[in-house]
Amino acid sequence: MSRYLDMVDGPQRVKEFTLNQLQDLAAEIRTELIEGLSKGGGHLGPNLGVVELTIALHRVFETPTDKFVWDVSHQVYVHKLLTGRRDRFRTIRQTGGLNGFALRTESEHDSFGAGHAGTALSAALGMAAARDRRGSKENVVCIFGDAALTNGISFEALNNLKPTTKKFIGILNDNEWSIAKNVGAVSEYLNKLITNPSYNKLARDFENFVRRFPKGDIALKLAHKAEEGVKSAITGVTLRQTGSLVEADGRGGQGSPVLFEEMGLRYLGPIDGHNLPLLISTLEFAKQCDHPIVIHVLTQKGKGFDAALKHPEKFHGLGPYNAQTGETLPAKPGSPPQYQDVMGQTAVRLCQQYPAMVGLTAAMPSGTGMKHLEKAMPDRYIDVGIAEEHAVIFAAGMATMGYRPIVAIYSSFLQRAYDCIHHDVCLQDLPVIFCMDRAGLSANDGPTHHGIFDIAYLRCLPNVIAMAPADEDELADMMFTAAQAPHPTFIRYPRGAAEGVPVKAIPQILEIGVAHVTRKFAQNGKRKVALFGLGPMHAIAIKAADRLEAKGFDVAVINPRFTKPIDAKTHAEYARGAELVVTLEDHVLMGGYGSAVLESLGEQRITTPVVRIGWPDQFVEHATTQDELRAKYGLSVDNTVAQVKAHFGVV
Ligand SMILES: Cc1ncc(C[n+]2csc(CCOP(=O)(O)OP(=O)(O)O)c2C)c(N)n1
Repeated sequence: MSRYLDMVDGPQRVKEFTLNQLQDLAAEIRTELIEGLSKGGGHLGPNLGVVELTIALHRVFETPTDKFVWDVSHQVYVHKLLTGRRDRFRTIRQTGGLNGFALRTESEHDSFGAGHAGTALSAALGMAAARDRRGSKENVVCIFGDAALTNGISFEALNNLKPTTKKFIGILNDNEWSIAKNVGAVSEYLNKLITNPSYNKLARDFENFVRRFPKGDIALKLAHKAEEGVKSAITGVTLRQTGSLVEADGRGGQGSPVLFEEMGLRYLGPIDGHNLPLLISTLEFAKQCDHPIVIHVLTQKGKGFDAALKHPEKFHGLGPYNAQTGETLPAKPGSPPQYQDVMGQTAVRLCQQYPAMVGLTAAMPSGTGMKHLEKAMPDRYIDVGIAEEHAVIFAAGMATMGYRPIVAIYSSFLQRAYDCIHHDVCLQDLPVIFCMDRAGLSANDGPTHHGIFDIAYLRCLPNVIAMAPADEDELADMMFTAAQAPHPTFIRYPRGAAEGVPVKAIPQILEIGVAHVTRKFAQNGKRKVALFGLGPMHAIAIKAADRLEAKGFDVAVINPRFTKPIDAKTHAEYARGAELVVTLEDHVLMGGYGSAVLESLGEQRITTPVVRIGWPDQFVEHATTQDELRAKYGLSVDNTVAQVKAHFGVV
C-alpha cells in the first residue's frame, strides 16, 4: 500500500491532507524513523517525540518564508522528511548523505544551522529583529527543548525579547529529559507548570479563538478528553478551568507562568504535544497573536517505540539497533574499552584517593563517562545542565577553595567556554582538570561536533598544561599527573574505542613537558625520518614506521604527550638527527601541534624539513566513519608513507 509519506515532496502536501490522513502520516513517519534509522543509528527518541508537532508546524506555517529555528536541531528528522528530503532520509549521518542536524546548505527550509545547544532563541530573535526592521511579515518560530532552558544563552535571549519584538513564537518542547534526566531549578519549575497548571487568561482567548474554526470544537473536545493519560488530562485541566478564572498571581511557585510572562512572552499551556488537532489550532492561534507567545508543549521522548520509551537516555542518540525490539549489539568480548569509560573510571579512582576531587559534567553523564562517578560516589558528582560556561567558572570557584574539579566536556562544546578558560581559570592559574572528550572527529555528527581546534585555542594561553594520550593507560597517567599539577591542565582524547592496552593498577606520574621516545633510530646508515605522532596518531605513526622501514628508511617514532609545554629538547634532538620530520595530529594544521613543532624548531635554528599531517583549513563534513575522512584528508598510514616517499623521490 502506498504511503501518504511518499506523496510528500514538500511541505505544501501537509496542508492538503485531511486530519485523518495527517494522523496516518504521523504513524508512517514513526515507522520510517524506527526502520530507517535502525541500520545507521541517529537521534531516534527526540524525533519520535516531535512527529505531531512538526506536522502541525508545517500545516500552519509556510517555510521557507516562515522560519523554523530548532535548538540543537537533532530533532529535525521529521522536518527533513516533510521538506523534500524523504528520498535521502536513509542516508542520514552517512557519507555523502543528509546531515543529522539542520544545515542551511542542505535545504532552504533549514533557516539556521545548529548542533550545539542553546542557540535557537538568540538566532530566532535576531531573525525577528531583522524582519521588523525590514518590514516583512514572515513568522519566526523557535522550537527549544526543556533542557535548552538550562543554558545561559537562552536566558540572555529571553531577557532581550521584550525590547526587541512584538511578534515571536516560541515552542517549549518539554519531555523532561535532556540526554539524561533534566536537572536544576528551571526543570523543577517546568514540572510545577505541568503538575499544577494555574490558569492564565490567554487560555480563554485561545478557547474563543479555537471555537471559530470549523474543526475547533473537535480540537477542544479532544483536548478536554481526559482518558488518554496524564498528558491530555493535564491539557483538559488547563482548558476546563476557563469557567473559574484564576489569574497568574505573580508569585510563582504554584505552576504560575509568571517567568515567561515577565520575560514578555504570553504563556499558553501546557498542551499535549501528541494531539494533532489541538497543536494545529494552537499554532493557528499563535500565528495571529500580536504579542510574543510561548506554547508549552508536552511530548514523550521515544513515543511509539517501547524500547525508546523505556530507555530515553539510550535512545536519545544511538548506533544501529533492531527495529522490532530496539536491542543493540553488545560490544564484542575482548574489544577495547571506550575512552570515555576509562576517563570515568579514572575519575572514580582519583576521587577515592583525593578527598578534594570532584567530577563535573554539563549534561553529559553518559557521553563523557562521568556516570561512573555518579554511580560510585554520587556526592562527588555534579551535573550543572547544558551550561559549559557556568561549569568552567563554577570549577574555578571550587578551585579557589582548595577543591580539584575534573571538568569533562566535549572538545567542541568547550569552545563556548573559551573566555571562562582564559579569564577565570588560566589568568588565575587555578588547578582545574579538563578532560576533553571527542577531541578529533565525531564522524557521523559532522562539523558541529568535530573537536579539532582545541590545541590551537589553548596553546596561546599562559599557564596551560595540555596533553594528549596515545592510549587509555596514558590517559589514566595523565589524569593522575594533572591531579598533582598546580596549574590548569587539559587532556584531549578521541571518541570511541581506545587502543586495547591494559591500564596499570598504579599510574605513572609523567614529567611535565617531556615526550616519550617510542622507537629510536636504528643508526643503520639508511635515510632517517622522525615521526612525531600525537595522541591517536601515534598508532598511525608506528604503522607508517613499519612500512617505511621495509622500504629502506631508518625511522624514529616519538609520542609527544604534551602540546604545551612542548618538549623542545627531544623534538630538537630527533629533528637534528633526521633528514625529514613528519608531525601527525588529529587536529587542524592551523595553530596545532605541527605548528608548535615548527615554531620550536625555528627558534632553535633547526632547518630539517617538516611535513605536517592533520586536518585542513576548512570545516570537515560528516561521514559514516572517521577512517573514511582520515583516508580522504590524508591522516592515514598510506599518506604518511606517500609523503615520505615523495620527499625523497622514492617510488
Ligand atoms: C553546547 C552543547 N552542550 C551539550 C550538547 C549535547 N546535547 C545534545 S542534545 C542535548 C539535550 C537536549 O535536550 P532538549 O533540548 O530538552 O531536547 P530533547 O532531546 O529532550 O528533545 C544535549 C545535552 C550540545 N549539543 N551542545
